[in-house]
Amino acid sequence: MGFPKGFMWGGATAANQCEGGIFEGGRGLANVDVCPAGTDRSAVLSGHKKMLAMDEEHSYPAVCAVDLYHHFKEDIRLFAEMGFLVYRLSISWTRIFPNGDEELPNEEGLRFYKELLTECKKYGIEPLVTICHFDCPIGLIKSCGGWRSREMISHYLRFCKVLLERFKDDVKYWLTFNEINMILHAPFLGAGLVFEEGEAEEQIKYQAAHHELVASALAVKLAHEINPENKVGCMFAAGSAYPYSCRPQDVWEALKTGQENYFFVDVQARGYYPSYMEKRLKAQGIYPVMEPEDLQVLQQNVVDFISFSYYNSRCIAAPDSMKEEAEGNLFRSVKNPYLTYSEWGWPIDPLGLRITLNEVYDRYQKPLFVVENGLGALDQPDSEGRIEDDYRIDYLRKHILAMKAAVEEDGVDLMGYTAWGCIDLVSASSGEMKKRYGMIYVDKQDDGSGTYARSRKKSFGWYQKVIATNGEVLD
Ligand code: BGP
Repeated sequence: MGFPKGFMWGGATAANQCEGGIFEGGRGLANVDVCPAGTDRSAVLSGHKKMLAMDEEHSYPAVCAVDLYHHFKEDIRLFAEMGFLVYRLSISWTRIFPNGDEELPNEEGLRFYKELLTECKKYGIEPLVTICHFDCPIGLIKSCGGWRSREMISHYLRFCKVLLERFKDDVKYWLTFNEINMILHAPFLGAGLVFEEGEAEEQIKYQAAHHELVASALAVKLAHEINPENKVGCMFAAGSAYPYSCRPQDVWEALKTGQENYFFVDVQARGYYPSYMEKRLKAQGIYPVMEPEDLQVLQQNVVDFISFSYYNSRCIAAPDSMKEEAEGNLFRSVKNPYLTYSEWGWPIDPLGLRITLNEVYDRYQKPLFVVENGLGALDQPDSEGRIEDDYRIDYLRKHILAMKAAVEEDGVDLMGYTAWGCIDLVSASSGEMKKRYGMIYVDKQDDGSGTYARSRKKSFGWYQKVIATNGEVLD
């Protein structure tokens, strides 16, 4: 019993949060590069402060990030030492298509990923590739407004085609978009959307979401055509929405919040717009404009598996009983009095992972993959430079136990687990370096200082044991 044989243990990163080297190898500029650190970050992420280039006043953590661009051999060697069976990485769109609309790809960018994938192969690490982890080329934001335009579908598919063909022998597991539902909460980050004063934001967001959903379905089609062995997943930011109380109004609000999230997966995994969303969008007059073939495309190209990030559950109250707000993965929710909170105010709820796994599996009956989970925390090296991150071990252990229970006792079909930010990287929401998730420490600080040296935290050895025993030894 326990985790099935072949369960895929590993770690996850995103190009824009770890690579750096954004002006190298012929790479172009993307939305993810121009999200500054500091107080303006959230307005930029939400599309309310237009920033399509870098300025002198701000600092941009993606420029160097943790320099995986130059350290990938060392990093993959460390992943292998930990025993990774899978490494989830993303491909920077603008390394391949610097402006987004070129006919031909940038060979230097392809070479970089080929080398990286070869390195994975050398150690028998299976790559799980996120085609788009929040990237949107600035060139396309300028020319067509990002995903608000249908034109994005063809640019995205050209990008997919190149990856699927060139890496046909290297990659079998693909994710079309990272946290596709993030478009509703951080639309510049999720879809390159910038809003002008007075624009109908909800309408634009759902129109852009529709374009991404069609693009995702067409990518599934392409992936299956190019290699019938390919397994393609969707990816959403999960975390069940709990009602704040048993007051029916709270329960209703929680249900609606859950639907808003599941809408994306409903389309990607079931193949059609769920009735609750169709009705809601039509009633608000914001049902997306569609081409006649869209519904068929969605229906015929559902994903093979469902992946998600899980950091926390959410607690939802009716607007007339609004309670104290809590933080958490760019979603708003109220404070759950039964939970403890991370240093960044994110709730810690391991049982919530079991609840989410059950909820998602009940709903879709497709294999699941937890592709992000972890604790963002401050790590203080001791006098000998060691990091005793027992708090991280404790977080991961409890979540792995919850996963184990979901598999063993509830019968959830789970393919694998990739811990988020297995190597320290830049935080997506805050742009900070000091919010660390890794089992590998990177000497890089928020003021830009640091040697980029890598070192093993206590959690490194712990996770190594977890993987070696297929999740049996967790102490
Ligand atoms: C998810 C993203 C990741 C990652 C993670 C942790 O939303 O897919 O890119 O960053 O959250 O969040 P943060 O970095 O904000 O702590």
